[in-house]
Amino acid sequence: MSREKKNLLSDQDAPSSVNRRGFLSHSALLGLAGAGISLGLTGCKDEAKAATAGSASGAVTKGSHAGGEIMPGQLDEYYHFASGGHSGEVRIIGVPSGRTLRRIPVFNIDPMAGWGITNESKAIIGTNPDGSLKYITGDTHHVHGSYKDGTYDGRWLFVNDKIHSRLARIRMDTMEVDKITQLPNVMGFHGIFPDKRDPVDEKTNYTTRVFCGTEFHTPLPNDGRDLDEPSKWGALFSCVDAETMEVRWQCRIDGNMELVATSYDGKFAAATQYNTENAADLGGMMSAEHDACIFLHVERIEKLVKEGKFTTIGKSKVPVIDGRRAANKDPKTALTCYVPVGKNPHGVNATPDGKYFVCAGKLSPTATVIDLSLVHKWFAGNLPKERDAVVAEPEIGLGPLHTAFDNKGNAYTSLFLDSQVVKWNVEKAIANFKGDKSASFIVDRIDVHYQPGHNFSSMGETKEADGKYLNSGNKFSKDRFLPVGPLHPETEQLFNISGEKMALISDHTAYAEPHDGIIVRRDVVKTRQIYNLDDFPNKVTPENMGVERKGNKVHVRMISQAPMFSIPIIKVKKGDEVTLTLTNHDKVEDLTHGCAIPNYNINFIVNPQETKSVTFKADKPGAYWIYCTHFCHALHLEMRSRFLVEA
Ligand SMILES: [Cu+2]
Repeated sequence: MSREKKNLLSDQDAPSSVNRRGFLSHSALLGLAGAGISLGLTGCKDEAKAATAGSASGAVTKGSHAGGEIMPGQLDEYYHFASGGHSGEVRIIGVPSGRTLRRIPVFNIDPMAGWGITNESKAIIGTNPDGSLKYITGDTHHVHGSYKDGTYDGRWLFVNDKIHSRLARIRMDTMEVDKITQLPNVMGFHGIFPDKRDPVDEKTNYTTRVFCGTEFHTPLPNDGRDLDEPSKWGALFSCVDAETMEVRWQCRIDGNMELVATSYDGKFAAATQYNTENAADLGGMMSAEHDACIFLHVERIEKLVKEGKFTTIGKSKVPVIDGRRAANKDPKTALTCYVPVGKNPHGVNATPDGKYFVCAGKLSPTATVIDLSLVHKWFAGNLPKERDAVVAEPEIGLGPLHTAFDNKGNAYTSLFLDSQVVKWNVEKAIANFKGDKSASFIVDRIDVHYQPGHNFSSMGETKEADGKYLNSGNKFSKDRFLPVGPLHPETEQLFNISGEKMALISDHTAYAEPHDGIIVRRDVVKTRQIYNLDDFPNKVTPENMGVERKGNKVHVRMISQAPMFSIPIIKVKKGDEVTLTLTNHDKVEDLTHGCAIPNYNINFIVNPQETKSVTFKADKPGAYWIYCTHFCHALHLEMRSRFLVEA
């Protein structure tokens, strides 16, 4: 912090913190008895009253290094790619500064970029026969990068849409969505994870598939049948081809899936499961003492698909394989292995050494460590029970949700009810589970503000985990920022985890609402600064520029070059269907133009050498100024053309 800034802060502005444990020590027990989440929220209200009583634990700690200060002109060390929850977007945040670098519209409409407005983006999102968008809402939860050799290759990001069961792919060179696929016959598509090696071809050491878990049971197909018979409903696990984005296959399973993880050897996709009871009400979903982490044997599933031994559901042609328990009793031929874990688990995460999956308990105060070599052993018929693959089940705190890792064998689990991150050592937890009660596995705990969901560490989902930073995505902020009305900002809190003790570096606001993210070293990301005219088959050149009429269809081909649009007057007739294609001929980095048409709901940008188009009905006679919305030049305000609609 600069000296000037420091002087502006009075004592009142000093960070404060609240010790949640006093309150939660009694409520959490009740929470475990059945209604954990709602009690956690009650805790927030009580705490708001007590929020003026500060203690030091929430104060920003100036670590010896990685203190989170990035001075003007300096660049961040990492990119944080964050899913934006029910905003439907993905965000790019600098680490450690917390600066928002970009918002990537995905399933939402964004008038800044013109996403959901241009013909090109509408075609990616999906349209009805009349050209309108099929959906205008989205709910992104998990964003993950494509892999090569067990670490990010900087090629793609994948993100889910829970509300309409879609998977989007983002090109990391332009940070724009290039494909969206809707999964058939599923609802509540939640967890995703790309594979890290090909499950079948050993030589392919990069991402070829994306695995997708489903939360909700539905009738299969969901066409009005079985409405009053939820016992007949089912959930499917889906595999999407990373290159074509087509759904390769689906596997029907028991239970509801939460998060998804993949093994570094490429052999397994896994999903934590709640409601292995297959119940349709809250009590029923929490009745069993154990739920499961389901492992899918991808190679065996794909062999059946290849041999044509599958069914299909409804109108979908996607092969469906039966992965339910009843059909998979013999481990040697089983497609799925249901490893029992603590009640209603939430996250599942792979340790960077490739040995273990760690499931977080949510309604159980434990994490469950599963040894992948033992899962292999079970599938080979050499392990008596699925549960024998569990090598540790440490008690770590209340409401465990997600686990991140450093490069020293430590795990960092978010505790929703305790409002903490707990740091624990995986090998020590395993030793303790084996009987060495002197092995003390808890290393550190730190309060977060407040109620964390996901946490993730720098490069922590890769074999290059470096143990520098941990981000906690928190659901509540209350007293952390200036009040801005009933809707509070959420918080992303950044911790320096390079030492034995975790140290809070900074709080960043987040627009609702922070979900999962990844923190990627900056050298992995290689972006383009300018497009190539030839990237766009519909590019406008001086040769094809102009207005072309075919019946009542008018095609306007226009060029933008600061400070002018190439056609000063465009005249059409009421009732014409107008397509406006705009190519930005400026080649200078950062010289983006906008194109807005008042009263016609047209608003989009064209980056240097980029082409976009819009199609609309000229149904309102009058004169309309097409103007540039994106500041481009000293004569930016003068950059406009007359769009005239004759009555
Ligand atoms: Cu301009």
